[in-house]
Amino acid sequence: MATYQNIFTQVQIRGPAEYGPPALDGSDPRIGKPFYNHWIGKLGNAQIGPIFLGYLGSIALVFGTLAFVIIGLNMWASVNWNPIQFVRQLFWLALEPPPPQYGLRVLPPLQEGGWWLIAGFFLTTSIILWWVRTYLRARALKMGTHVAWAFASAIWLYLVLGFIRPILMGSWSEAVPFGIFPHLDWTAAFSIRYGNLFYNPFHALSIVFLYGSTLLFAMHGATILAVGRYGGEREIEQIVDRGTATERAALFWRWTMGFNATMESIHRWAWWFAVLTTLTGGIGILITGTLVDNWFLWAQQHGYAPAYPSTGVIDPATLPGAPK
Ligand code: 07D
Ligand code: 07D
Repeated sequence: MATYQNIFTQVQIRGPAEYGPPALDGSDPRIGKPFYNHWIGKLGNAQIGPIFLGYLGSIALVFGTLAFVIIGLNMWASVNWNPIQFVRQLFWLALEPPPPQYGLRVLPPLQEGGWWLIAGFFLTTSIILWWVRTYLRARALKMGTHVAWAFASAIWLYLVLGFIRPILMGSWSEAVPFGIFPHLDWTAAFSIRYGNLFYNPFHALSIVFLYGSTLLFAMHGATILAVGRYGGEREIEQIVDRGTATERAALFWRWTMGFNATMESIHRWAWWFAVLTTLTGGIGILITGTLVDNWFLWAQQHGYAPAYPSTGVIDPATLPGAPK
């Protein structure tokens, strides 16, 4: 008989390793003998491995490591190879994109953004190969490709920030630097340069979906844990064979807010909110500096922000002779 398990009665299984179904495209080079770890079992499944890396995964790891090492070595060089300063200042060190005079030059001098381009190329190759891997592994298991498409939405924002928008603006200098705080400084400077990103409606939409994602995640996680004692964590089974857990969960939300998502639709809500965060965000960044130069002035012109007494700042787009 299936035993009921949750965090209160957790039993860690130590039987023959679970291998799951074979990959249906014939590719099945799983690496490593599975083993168990008690502490990992407190967080999720105690079984580690086997893993599948394949060609794509291995090449992606190589490119990702190359990018990481190039970024790290440049940061280290920037403190004259002093190991102590490297560790002390790590969070503030940067590998910057080329300065504006190089425009979209394919290979500016290495010390002036050349390394940034090379690292960016390796990182992007790595991320795209990893995306293909998520797609192909899902197909090999005859799954849907939802994970791959959600990941693609994040990659869209990443590409807009570091590749597509800089190309449209005609300069790599528009792109984001590598570095922990430097990329935050870039984010703040970007908002100020373009007249306050809060007045970009796509930034607002992105925030709606980001906040919405946390809310949905909290509601869903909490609901399932709350009906765990009735087997609610077997969510998918309960879609087709609705048990008392689903009934209670649904009734709870109908009682508290008059409406309930279904066991299936809640996952679509979550998927769409997450995907739309970076999808709308990417649109917002793409049109900044390309279509709109100052979001606050844009907002005033479109009744999205109240018109204040003149600040003396004139939007060049409103001057006679400005391109329409
Ligand atoms: C929890 C999953 C695990 C992933 C982690 C990130 C690296 C980078 C690189 C040393 C939720 C691994 C980090 C591999 C190491 C070097 C060179 C995901 C989880 C733990 N940001 N950002 C962070 C990236 C942008 C912004 C943290 C990446 C935009 C703000 C981390 C990208 C803008 C804040 C990080 C990227 C922006 C952060 C934690 C790419 C606008 C924070 C991330 C590829 C969107 C927060 C010090 C996290 C922080 C933070 C990584 C892009 C804004 C270093 C890889 C340009 C305002 N960002 N970010 O937990 O503490 O994500 O910064 O586009 O406050 Mg960022
Ligand atoms: C970055 C997608 C790319 C990531 C990928 C992952 C690796 C790691 C390693 C596994 C995050 C690659 C992973 C390489 C592998 C390991 C270990 C997703 C990314 C492919 N903002 N803002 C957003 C808020 C302000 C600004 C989004 C809030 C200010 C800019 C989000 C506030 C200014 C940009 C958001 C606020 C400003 C954003 C990001 C409040 C700064 C963007 C969504 C309350 C002073 C980005 C349209 C996301 C965007 C963005 C939230 C304020 C600037 C909703 C809540 C006004 C420049 N902001 N922001 O998921 O899309 O990012 O804007 O003040 O570019 Mg903002």
